[in-house]
Amino acid sequence: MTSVNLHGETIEIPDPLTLSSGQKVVSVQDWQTKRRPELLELFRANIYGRAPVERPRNLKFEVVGVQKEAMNGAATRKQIKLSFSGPGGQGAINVLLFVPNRITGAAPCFVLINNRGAKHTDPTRQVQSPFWPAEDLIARGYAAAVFENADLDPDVDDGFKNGVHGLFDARDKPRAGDAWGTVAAWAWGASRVMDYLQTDAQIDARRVAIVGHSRGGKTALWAGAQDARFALVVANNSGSTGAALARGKQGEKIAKINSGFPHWFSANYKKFGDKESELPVDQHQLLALIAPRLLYIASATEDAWADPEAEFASGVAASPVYELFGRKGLSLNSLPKPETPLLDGHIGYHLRTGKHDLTPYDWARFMDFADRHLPRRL
Ligand code: GTR
Repeated sequence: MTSVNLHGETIEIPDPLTLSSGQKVVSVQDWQTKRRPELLELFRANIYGRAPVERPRNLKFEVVGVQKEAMNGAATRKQIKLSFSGPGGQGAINVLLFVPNRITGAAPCFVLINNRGAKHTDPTRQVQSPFWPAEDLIARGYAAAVFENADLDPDVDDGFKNGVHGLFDARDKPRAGDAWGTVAAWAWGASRVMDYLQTDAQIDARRVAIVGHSRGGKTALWAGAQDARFALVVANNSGSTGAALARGKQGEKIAKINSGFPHWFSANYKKFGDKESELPVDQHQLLALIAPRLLYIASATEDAWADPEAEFASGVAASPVYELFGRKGLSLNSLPKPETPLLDGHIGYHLRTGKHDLTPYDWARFMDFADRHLPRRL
């Protein structure tokens, strides 16, 4: 165990740098070959559940529309249909992508997991939602991609009949305690979008950020923890079972999230309601799985349900793993004041004044962080 300060108390949490056997992790090699696989397995088995497939062999990409003069000529709009099938039928993810026209060569890209519906992602740009300020991304030289989480799985407790669970899950057996939940299904979709981006010559696949807000933030973290192709992971207001530590957390706790959203996580996670201290992991270890890649955590002052202090403390507790790689994690150990972003370390952080939301202010800080740390590789 190790400890961290949270809400004025010292909280005992599992040590990211000690194997379950008790052996210490002393090298990057120990981390990569022993501890990282062990932690991934613990998160799969106890929290998010296990996806039955990775990239389906029949995954297909079809560019269904290209408009070269979108956003008054600033961007090229591409609409791509990713399709696949499993024993339960056909599925598809519709990706909307804007690429800056002024960039020569491949552009870095921010991918949003949209959990708030298509009204925020108007391809015509007649409606420009502050939740996805694609024009701002283009102006700063980033491609902007988005997909709807509902393409993977509707956000309802439907007994895992719909979405990719219905396509890929075995039907003849009872559902396992570690079968994938809805957040894992959305994260699986993020990796399929990455599969596509790697084939698009206009995108620099080595400079792709995955971004999510709230339930989408939990998803971005689980996608980024598993899939090392994401160079930057951004978790905005991700709260419980996202960036925030479970132990010592205020606001939404494990029992509450499982009763409110029984479909988000594995059945095994239900065992830990009001028993946070029995979890073999905590969320700082999820953050650590992203090391040494870039991570950005964002909180909002009026988001007590997510618990900004628990989100920040988790970043503090993940930092020793970044240090093992010779990188700085968070650049400060105590919660910064609002509108004082921490951009120096490989874990970025800001606290924004206001409500639970994803806003142009948040996006601007994510881009500041990427400008600083995501080097242009020619
Ligand atoms: C809340 C839920 C949070 C968060 C949020 C959201 O109701 O309790 O964990 O995910 O929804 O996605 O906006």
